[in-house]
Amino acid sequence: MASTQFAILAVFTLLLPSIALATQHIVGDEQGWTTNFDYQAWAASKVFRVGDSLLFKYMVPNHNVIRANQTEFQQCIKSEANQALTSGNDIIDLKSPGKKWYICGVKEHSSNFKMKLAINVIDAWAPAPAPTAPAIHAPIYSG
Ligand SMILES: *[C@@H]1O[C@H](CO)[C@@H](O)[C@H](O)[C@H]1NC(C)=O
Ligand SMILES: [Cu+2]
Repeated sequence: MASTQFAILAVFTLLLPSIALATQHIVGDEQGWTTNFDYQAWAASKVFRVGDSLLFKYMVPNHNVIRANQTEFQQCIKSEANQALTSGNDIIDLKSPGKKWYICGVKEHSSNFKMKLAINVIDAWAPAPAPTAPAIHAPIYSG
């Protein structure tokens, strides 16, 4: 029956964009994972959701990826160095909401060459956070 088919089609059309939205974020875009790139600015321009993934691309063995906590991130402590990701095409699935921290464990790349990334992962269906630019407070007139 045509109306049933239409209803099914309509439901799929509504659902499809949400299903397709899981994003693989190439860290640093064309620059990849490298020294002297502003990953803070890069992360600020993105929205990271549960279900998305990060792809760290770099030349082996020039860099690696270490998952860090906040202290390790701030102080560039390589405490998980034995678990460093080293493939040059490292994919990290973002499975839970919250802050995530990553540093490069090679030499002083994290402390001296800005190879550190902090992101905030939000729920898959959460509305995108408001941009960080200051809000414009327009006057409201009545009458
Ligand atoms: C970070 O991990 C280290 C162990 O590597 C631990 O001693 C420290 O308490 C942790 N810091 C936070 C903020 O979780
Ligand atoms: Cu590095």
